Amino acid sequence: MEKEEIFEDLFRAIIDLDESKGREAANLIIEEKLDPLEGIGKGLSKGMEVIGERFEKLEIYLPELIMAGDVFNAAMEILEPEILARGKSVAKKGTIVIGTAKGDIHEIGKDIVAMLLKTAGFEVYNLGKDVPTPTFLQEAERAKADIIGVSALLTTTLLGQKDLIDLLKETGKRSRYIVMVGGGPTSQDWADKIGADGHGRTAKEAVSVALKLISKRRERRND
Ligand code: B12
Repeated sequence: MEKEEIFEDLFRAIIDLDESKGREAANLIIEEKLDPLEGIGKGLSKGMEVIGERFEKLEIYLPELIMAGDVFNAAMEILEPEILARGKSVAKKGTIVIGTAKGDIHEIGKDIVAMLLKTAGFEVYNLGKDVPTPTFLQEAERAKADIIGVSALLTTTLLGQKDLIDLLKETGKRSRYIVMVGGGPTSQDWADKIGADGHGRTAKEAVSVALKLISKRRERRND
């Protein structure tokens, strides 16, 4: 089977809400030694975009959204060990705590960011979803983190990202942590507006921004 056909099958599995097809295509990616990240980008994430558009147009409803998430997670269970194995021998780059903002239960994208950061050499503390603002700070203190990452997929939970920055300022800890934000309704403009240090549109971008911010901070400390 051609590589593009396998990615197309992953995409179809999401939009057809077909978990066994998703598992089958994910297994083929492993068997054929294809790049699992390419499979996520060209298959799974692309499928989720279409699902989101259909939901918005009221062509599908919440149960289908939930099923699409299940197909995504089933395929990821197969791809994740391979992704982590490929990134094994990387030197430690820093520590990050990451979670989804209070009131928001979307976590597929945040989990991909967490996984890619791991493969890039970060120690990652994944706080999960619906995380209260003070918990981000508590866990960052406990982990002696360099970066705090906040994901938000709902326009109503975006403010959780700003709340964290406000809390860091109030507690005199703003300069202690690098803050990164991401998720559908976020943008570089939004990050600038609330005073976040970095924004990532995709998990790949999240990793390159995190690496850049960490090395900038180290350079500054060595000045
Ligand atoms: C799957 C899904 C769900 C699943 C989530 C399952 C799960 N375990 O995560 C379920 C069914 C639970 C769900 C529920 C709801 N959903 Co929903 N959901 C989606 C959907 C279809 C896909 C999201 C997804 O997983 N995308 C795939 C991943 C890979 O992409 P991503 O999340 O964008 O993440 C990437 C980047 O954003 C970035 N990133 C993400 N986080 C971070 C963090 C940092 C720090 C950085 C740097 C980068 C970064 O990197 C990721 C990987 O590349 C979207 C549509 C869409 N287009 O986003 C709607 C969507 C987000 N949902 C929506 C809505 C309205 C809801 C509900 C309110 C529906 C309802 N009536 O109940 C509830 C909300 C419940 C709640 N309190 O949170 C709307 C939000 C509209 C808005 N702007 O406010 C969307 C946009 C659908 C739509 N078009 O209307 N949903």
